[in-house]
Order: sequence, then structure tokens, then C-alpha cells
Amino acid sequence: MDFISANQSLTYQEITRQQQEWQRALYFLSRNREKYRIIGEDFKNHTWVFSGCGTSYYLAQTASLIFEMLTGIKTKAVPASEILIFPDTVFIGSGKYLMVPISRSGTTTEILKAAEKTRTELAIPTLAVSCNPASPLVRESNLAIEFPFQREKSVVMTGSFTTMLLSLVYLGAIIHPRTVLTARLKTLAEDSQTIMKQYEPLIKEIASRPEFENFVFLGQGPFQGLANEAALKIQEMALINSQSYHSLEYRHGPMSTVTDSTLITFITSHAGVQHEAKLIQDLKKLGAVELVLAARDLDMKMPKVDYLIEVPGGYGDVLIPFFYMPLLQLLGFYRAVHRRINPDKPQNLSAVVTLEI
Ligand code: F1P
Repeated sequence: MDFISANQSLTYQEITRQQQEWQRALYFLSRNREKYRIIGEDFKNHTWVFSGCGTSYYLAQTASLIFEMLTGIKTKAVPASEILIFPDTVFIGSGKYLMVPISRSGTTTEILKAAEKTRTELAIPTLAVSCNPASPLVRESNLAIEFPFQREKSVVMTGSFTTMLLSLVYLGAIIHPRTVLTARLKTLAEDSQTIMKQYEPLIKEIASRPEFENFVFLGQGPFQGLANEAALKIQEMALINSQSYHSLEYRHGPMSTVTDSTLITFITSHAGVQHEAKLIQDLKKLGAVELVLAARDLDMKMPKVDYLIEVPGGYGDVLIPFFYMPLLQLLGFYRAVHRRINPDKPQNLSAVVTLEI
């Protein structure tokens, strides 16, 4: 970075220290195993409604699907505002629900109001997830996932996304234990850090290509939440419009906007790779530059692409987001640097949105 060195940037520090945060988080989460097991037991027949705003909403999208894959418990994900505006479309009839409000700060007005409405007017219990154990969200919730998250100072959420996601994956792993997953959780942080360091120069190179005007992120299932979050990182840090879709939806209209200044990032999954590989081939013909994130143990050969980032096999669709997300955050960071924009000071944004409601 010319005008500010990467190490001077808070956002950069928070992106690159996140794997250490996961290790700490896992240590503290493991001390509350019994508490989390009981939560799972008490609410296994409820629908868990994951909610948040901005990054915390995209986290809700990804976490709800991973949690459902892990536990078989029914989930849905909605922005906090939907609970305020259309509550009857979220909590239906006499169904049994647990609300999971997610917020880094624990002070965003919409999620606070949504949690309060759910608890008091609808008599639905809440399980808060926040990086701030002293926040009103945690204080007022019936239950909370608590551990000493390292507080982020940046406006833009990065490590807090993956650390809160990890806490929900961990909860799922306790509710429905699996030996392989428990073993993989032990190596995840170190392996993710290795991959992040290995591919950081490539991400920087891609982010520095001047011709890109259109950033598109595609993913299915839990990876669609990652696509939304990656697009948001480009908007917040680099101040560029970006788009995100369910991968196969891109054919149904949006691909009409592809030009040779479009970078399409494919956030692939084990479940979707057959379809995604075909999409990668098809979109190449339209002239887009393609970046593919994929696990090494996919049971097929990737078509030839401009940039391929391969992450270790054996982690499955539940844990590969922890390899992809730090790299997607770095893409936003380095695009900002390329545009000589300071990612620590995003335009028009503050760390918390406070409204008079
Ligand atoms: C959520 C959030 C951020 C966003 C922005 C304002 O905050 O929407 O995702 O980057 O700066 O706040 P929180 O509820 O998770 O604290």
C-alpha cells in the first residue's frame, strides 16, 4: 500500500489475525460444551430463525444452512427489518421458534428491536450471538453464545464474520457430534492461515488489474451468503458496485451484463460443482475473467480458468467457507488499495447503524 502500509491498516490486521481468533474461540467454546448441548436438546424441535443486518445478515444466511446441514434442525434466515415489518411471514401460526439474533456490536437498532419484539410480543426465546458480551443484545437475550471475541476496531466486519460463524458451526457440531468434523476443527485455523498466506499475492495481483469494473460473486446454498458478503466487502472497502447471485441464477438474466471488464468469482461447493463447472465453461465464452475457489478433493476436473484457488480437501462444504472467506475479504481490501482508498475509512458508513424507531 502506498499511502498507508498494509500493516498500519486495522482492517488488514483484523483479516490476517482471524485464524488466531478462531483458536481462542474454540478453546472458550469447548468450556461450555454442556450448556450448548442442553440448548440443542431443548430446542431441537423448534425452527431456528437466524437474523442480523448487513454482514451479520449474510452470516445468518450462511450459518443457518450449515447449521441445518449439521443438525437436521429446521432454520430460516431473515434480515432483522423483516421481523419488524413482516413478522407474520417469519413466525407463522402456532409454530415453535427460537430466534438467533446476530450482531458484532450488539447495538444495531434493527436487530435490538427485532429481538425485543420477538421476545416480548411474540413470547419467542432468543439466543444472541455477538462479539460484545456486555451489549444490550446479549444482556436482554434469554440465551447467548459468549466468549471473549476480540473486539474489531474497523468499521468493516471481517474476522468477526468468520469467528461468529465458527461459534455456530461449533454449536451444530455439539448438537450432532461427528468424529471427522471434530478432528477437522482442530486443524482448520492453521490450514486456513497457510492457504491465506499462499494465495495473498495472487489475490493482490487480481485486485490490481485495472480493467475490472464489474465484480460478480456466485455461490449456492451456504455459499450464497458468502457471495453476498464478498460483494459487500467490495462495496464497503473499494466503493465499487458489485453483484451476487445463486450461481445458476446468473444465467437467467444477469449474464447479459458480462463484458471483458467483469471478474466473476465462483465460490464452488462439493454439492454443486458439476453444475458450477458447466457454468464456468459457459460464461468464459462471454469474455469474463474468472476466479474459481474450489476444494482439492472435488470429484471432477475443473475447466481451464483464469485463476484457480485450491483449498485443502477433507473439510467438506461445512468448513470450506473458512478457507474462502479470508481470501474474499483480502480481495476487497486489495481492490481498495489499488484504488487508493483507505479501507479503514469507508465512505458513508459507521460501525453501527442507529435509528430512531
Ligand atoms: C452490522 C452492520 C455491518 C456494516 C455496517 C453497519 O453491524 O450492518 O455489517 O458493515 O458498518 O453495521 P452489527 O449489527 O453486526 O454490529
